[in-house]
Amino acid sequence: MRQVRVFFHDKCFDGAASAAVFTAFYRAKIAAGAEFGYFGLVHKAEGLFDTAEFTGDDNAIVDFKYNPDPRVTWWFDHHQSAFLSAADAEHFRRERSPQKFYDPDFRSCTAFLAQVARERFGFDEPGLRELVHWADVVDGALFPSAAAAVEMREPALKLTLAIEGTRAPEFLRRLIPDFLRHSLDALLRQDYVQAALEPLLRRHQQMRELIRERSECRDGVIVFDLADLDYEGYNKFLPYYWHPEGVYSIGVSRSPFRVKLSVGSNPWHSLPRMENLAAICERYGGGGHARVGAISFAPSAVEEARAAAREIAAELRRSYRAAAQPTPAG
Ligand SMILES: [Mn+2]
Repeated sequence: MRQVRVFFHDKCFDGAASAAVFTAFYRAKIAAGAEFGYFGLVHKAEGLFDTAEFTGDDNAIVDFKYNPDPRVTWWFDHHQSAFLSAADAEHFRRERSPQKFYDPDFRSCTAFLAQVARERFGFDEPGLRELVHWADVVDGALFPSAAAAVEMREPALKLTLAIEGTRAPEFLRRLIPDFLRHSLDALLRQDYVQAALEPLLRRHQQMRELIRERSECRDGVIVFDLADLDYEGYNKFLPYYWHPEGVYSIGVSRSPFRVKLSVGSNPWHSLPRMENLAAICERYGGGGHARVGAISFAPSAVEEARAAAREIAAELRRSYRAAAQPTPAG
């Protein structure tokens, strides 16, 4: 029996959905009776791949970085930073493999893979369209509102919470093939999915109430402090759910390993001129993107993080007031 090993972006809806769509495509177009094994990959400083795992008759990497190992026979990715080195990028360009594909313009790897499978291999499975659609929504963060992102009424959003939050390694090995058997709604009703979801939903509700109690919004800037709790990790849209008028949010939280200062901006409410949050965080030794950044402090440096939070809040409030100021007439 032909063995296929699929290496996918772990703890990610798009990664799991890509693995499922690849499986359906491979069975339809390459080998119907193939047997599949699924292996999650995570981003870390080094040792991304254990190449000793590339033992399948085919080894596919989906929604994750390129690996030039000759045993890797299929690759699909859409990440901006898809190559670990210039040499890897050069290897990809020179090899011109008809089974390796890259396009950073796609919002999700799942949609990219589905399009390549359709256009190059004639694979079209209408039953997969729901999965492809939601991979695009989740990976592209295309939620219509903070309420949609926080209340998670859509089955795909609850599945995302389970995929990102569960610690059981066998969960995704079971879920990926099940994507091909059930609608997302029916999948959500499976016992093992409910069991994984239940503690995560409970915690989500706790965080939702906690941030309601502890956040305040003034001059377009939402501030909250969870540093007295061991509670890093919460839905990043919660501040805008409680304060839709807020443009920026600043939160201090703590885990056993660090104190984190998160500086974000509201995807549904912008000013004509937004501050670059990565640039602000870099001044304090942090970083990120223009619209969301973070700064890490040592676990003991709570007061230092709080002081930085106050300074950044004052700076963003000044910026908000200046932007909200009506232009003087004449
Ligand atoms: Mn992705």
